[in-house]
Amino acid sequence: MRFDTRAVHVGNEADELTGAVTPPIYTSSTFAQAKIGETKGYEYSRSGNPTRQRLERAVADLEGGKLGLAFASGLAAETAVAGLLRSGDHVIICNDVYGGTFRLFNQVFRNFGVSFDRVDARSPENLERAIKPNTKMVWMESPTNPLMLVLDIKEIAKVSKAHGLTLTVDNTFASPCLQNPLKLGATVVVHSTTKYIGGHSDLVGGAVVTSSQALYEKVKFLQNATGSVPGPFDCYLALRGLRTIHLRMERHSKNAAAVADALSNDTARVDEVYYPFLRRSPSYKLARRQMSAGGGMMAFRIKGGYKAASKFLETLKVFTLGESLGGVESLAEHPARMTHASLPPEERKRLGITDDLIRLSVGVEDTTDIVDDVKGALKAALPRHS
Ligand code: P1T
Repeated sequence: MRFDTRAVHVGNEADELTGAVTPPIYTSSTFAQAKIGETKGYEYSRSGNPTRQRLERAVADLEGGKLGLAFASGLAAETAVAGLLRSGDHVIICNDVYGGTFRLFNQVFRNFGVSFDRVDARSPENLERAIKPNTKMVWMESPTNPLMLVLDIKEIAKVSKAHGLTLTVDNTFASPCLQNPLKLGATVVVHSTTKYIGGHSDLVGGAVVTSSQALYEKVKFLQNATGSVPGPFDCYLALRGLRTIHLRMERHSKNAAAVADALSNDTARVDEVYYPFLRRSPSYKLARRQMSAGGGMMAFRIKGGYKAASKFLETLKVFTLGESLGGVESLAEHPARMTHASLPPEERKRLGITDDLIRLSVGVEDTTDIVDDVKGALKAALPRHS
């Protein structure tokens, strides 16, 4: 079956007991045992829950992986994968990543003796050079948060494999609908299901997908041992969101492409636009190879720095000023002061997360309304530029 059919059906099979066509939400924390140790496959909801397992199956299938695990948040999923590391291990983090991911390595795992280096992996030689005898993992996003850099997953996977490193790809921005890193050679995929998988900004969740049984067992052990599981209601919502992901991603991509065009055409007010499927983007060819559409995320630099950026963000009407992304509604934010504020200022500067940078999560509203909103806010922010 193709992606769209699997999105609607996998994990959503009719309930065997009643025939209900939508998945039942099993709220039970515990499950009856006929005799000591004799169960129907479930004993306690931290270690396994039927609604959660449906979601785990669906996300794994849509990512083209064999095995999936659901978590209480994207960061809980990341924590479980990072939990595979031992004191003394080294991690390579490619380019920019979500501020919370950097914070997890910098302020949590570093305290447990896990070191890391950040590398510009747009050139694979940089990656090769950064590998140390104790390097165990490469961690990347593509497109990256917030600068929308597109990294060559296949190339990075090749280098990682040659050195026996686990390649973790955070696929949150592309979603399983537009890009499947496991098929490009990644060892493990992580998601914040809070975003495009849930799709409606009404849950916080995460997921891990892999085709390696050994890695799955280790992450599953950590999921149970640390207790970072999502509740059944949130699993249900994520499953329901997944059923329309193909429809949503199509509209997100169409709307975002239209906004990217409008921004690029306003050279008097906009310095740079970062969107993977923008023809003039240096990574356009790579993005076309790796992703089936451009997706809903983009960033741009507004002339006039912080003052113009804040005026732009306050003027928007269709877009809501807020963190997060991937919901049906359009969101806009200021990475330097919001999602990436946890990065040290010199790190932000080095990466280019400066006061003129604005990130947009383009929703599925009417294309013209969205484009008009952006154009209007640009004019309000910089009235004398034309
Ligand atoms: O928020 P949570 O579900 O824990 O997911 C963390 C996370 C992981 N990976 C990526 C690429 C992310 O973007 C996020 C969360 N990001 C935001 C809240 C944001 O606005 O960028």
